[in-house]
Amino acid sequence: KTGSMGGCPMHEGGVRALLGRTNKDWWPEMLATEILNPNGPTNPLGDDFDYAEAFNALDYKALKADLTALMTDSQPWWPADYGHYGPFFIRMAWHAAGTYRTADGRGGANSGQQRFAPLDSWPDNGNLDKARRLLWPIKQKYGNNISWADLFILAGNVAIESMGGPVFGFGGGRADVFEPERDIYWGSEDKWVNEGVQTRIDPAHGFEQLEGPLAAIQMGLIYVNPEGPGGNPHDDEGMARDMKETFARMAMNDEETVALTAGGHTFGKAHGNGDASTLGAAPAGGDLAAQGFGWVSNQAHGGIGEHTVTSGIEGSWTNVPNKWTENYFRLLLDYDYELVKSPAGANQWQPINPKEEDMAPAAWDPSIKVPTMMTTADMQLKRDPAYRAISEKFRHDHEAFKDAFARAWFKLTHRDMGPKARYLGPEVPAEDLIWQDPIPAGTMPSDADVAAVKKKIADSGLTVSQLVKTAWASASTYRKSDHRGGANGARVALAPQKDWDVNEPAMLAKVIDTLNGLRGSMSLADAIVLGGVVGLEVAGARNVPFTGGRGDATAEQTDCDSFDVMEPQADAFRNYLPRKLAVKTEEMMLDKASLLGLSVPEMTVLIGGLRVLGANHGDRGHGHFTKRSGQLTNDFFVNLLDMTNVWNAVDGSGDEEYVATDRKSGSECWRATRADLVFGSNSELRAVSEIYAQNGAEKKFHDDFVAAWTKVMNADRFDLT
Ligand code: HEB
Repeated sequence: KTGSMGGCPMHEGGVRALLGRTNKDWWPEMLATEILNPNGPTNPLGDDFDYAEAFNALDYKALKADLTALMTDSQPWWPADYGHYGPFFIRMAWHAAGTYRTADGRGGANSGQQRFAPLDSWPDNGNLDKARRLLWPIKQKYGNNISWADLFILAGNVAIESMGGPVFGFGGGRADVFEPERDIYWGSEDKWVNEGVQTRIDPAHGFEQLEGPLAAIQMGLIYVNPEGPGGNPHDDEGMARDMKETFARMAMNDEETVALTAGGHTFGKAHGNGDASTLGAAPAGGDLAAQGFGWVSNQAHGGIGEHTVTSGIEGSWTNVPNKWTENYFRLLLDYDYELVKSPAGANQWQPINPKEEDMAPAAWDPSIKVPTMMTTADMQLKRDPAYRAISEKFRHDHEAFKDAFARAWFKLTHRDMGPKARYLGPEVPAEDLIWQDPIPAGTMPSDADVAAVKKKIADSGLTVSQLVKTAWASASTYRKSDHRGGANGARVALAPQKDWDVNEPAMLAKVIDTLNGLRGSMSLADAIVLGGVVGLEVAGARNVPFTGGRGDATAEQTDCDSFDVMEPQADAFRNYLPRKLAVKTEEMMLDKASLLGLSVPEMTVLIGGLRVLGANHGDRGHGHFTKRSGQLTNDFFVNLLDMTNVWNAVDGSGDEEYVATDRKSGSECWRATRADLVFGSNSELRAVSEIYAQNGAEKKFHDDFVAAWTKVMNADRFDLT
């Protein structure tokens, strides 16, 4: 199964840490600005800054006109190839968006991460620091009205348009963050792609598939190695395999992959006309005087223009690299190619005996003619049978190619923005797209309806545990990384979610049937959340807020494959762990809490409360530290911290199961999992648990639990703001 955490062979070192290799490991000297931000990233614009409001006040037309003018305004410090920066900005936008991966929804363009390490210094992002710096005068002019994150993607769109290419639309709304995201796993290797041959799919070394949730084949790449797996240009099968696997993890099928790659490489060139060994450090390791520029050449000519070295591959794919044309497929399919070396020593493919008119202008002097080229990756669009069929189709049906490219580009650049309700601006396409997980608008139920349905739920015979678990199953699919999932749409009642083991399908079906029978005109999505409210109230909670107005999605509006990857492999909130994973159970808990957007106290209070409500998967008794089952009490924390118990791992449980016995009598008192005991063993989680276990903490526990619960229930209500 692709995309699942832990469903992979373990790399050397056994259990891996959630964060793998971090910026501090790569650049030990990096300034530790985070000591000033102990509570997470701070935003210099202030907590009240509303990006949507700022964007809506933007002079969008003027911005686009300025971007169009920038495309051909060549600067001496980084001259434009062919007098047009368009291709460069397309690569920048593609690399900003292309880090997205379906397994955890992280990566992607939506927070402007390309400005920060490690991404700003990934070998594959070579020289994109110059592209961002070219944009600075425009960013400076429009200020807070356009985020860097939006600007990267809009610049890519304007680039395509200004070279005559097709675009499908643009949605703004990507708010910037101001420090590297701390929650993303980029891999555990300690070498970059160009420093060794570790590749993440390597049948010879037993790695049959990428380690979840990664989507790139080596450390520091957006996707694949253009020269071939591990740099080997003769491994066609491996190259096509790597492309299919990595693009699938970016949510792209074969047709989208062919359209994107061919459309992208219709424009621009690769840079390898020089000696890569003369290049300086990447931005994060550069000296102060370089002011954030990386890969600075120490050659007299500065390594710019004609002498630029980026990937090391040299040349353009087509004979007209600054215009949208039909030439990519024509040249790829009509010529035979031979393996050659670029001046920088990279492997690349060159057409044999090209016609004069199929030669390209030199990027720095149109009077000079140079051969075009293809990378080993491009060659698979011809050599892999499945890709080839698509290439042939697109070659003969240019309109189909244009449409496929425009749609795939739109998806690439918007996939991580979540529901369409989050898109801003005048160029948002009217058409609904299946990958946006469309949800029909709901209607706000009247107070009388809410009261009537509540009463019926309370009288239905459904238990606190069933109601709480079902509401949790529905809402907790939300992930802040790409804003997918959540209770809106009631997709928990549709395939594939209704059949997920974590959701206890038989129990879930019973609850859904019962709610369907009593909800009247209220949406099922609302009834599920309202069921949770009733469950909490029966358990003794007071003043649990409820905001209705959710809609119900249909099976036709639900792409099962794209939801399959969201199936939890573990859910500490329901004490669910069907099999031991390569990552520690408590790290999976943190990962889930992070995707839900929870703080440490919110995670802690939710888990403690859910345990005593009986929300465990399959009603297992672990962590159910209470004699008052089904009541919302702080018993979990009181009993966890009680020194009359002593804990021991259960033999044969792989340290996943523990038993508490009374120190004096030796009799068994409780059972627990790692996701329970970590709240007593980890000093920071223990400190928070103590707050909830204190004498007189009942009210704080109650209020904090209800607030955290409500936050999860409403996490996806973009329709409300
Ligand atoms: Fe690309 C460029 C590879 C996909 C767009 N690319 C490039 C280069 C390389 C590559 C190597 C060169 C760099 C330098 O500068 O040196 N790609 C690649 C691969 C892949 C890709 C391997 C996968 C298969 N692309 C892609 C896509 C897109 C693109 C998807 C979009 C859509 N690219 C691009 C562009 C360019 C490039 C536009 C050019 C840039 C300039 O000109 O600067």
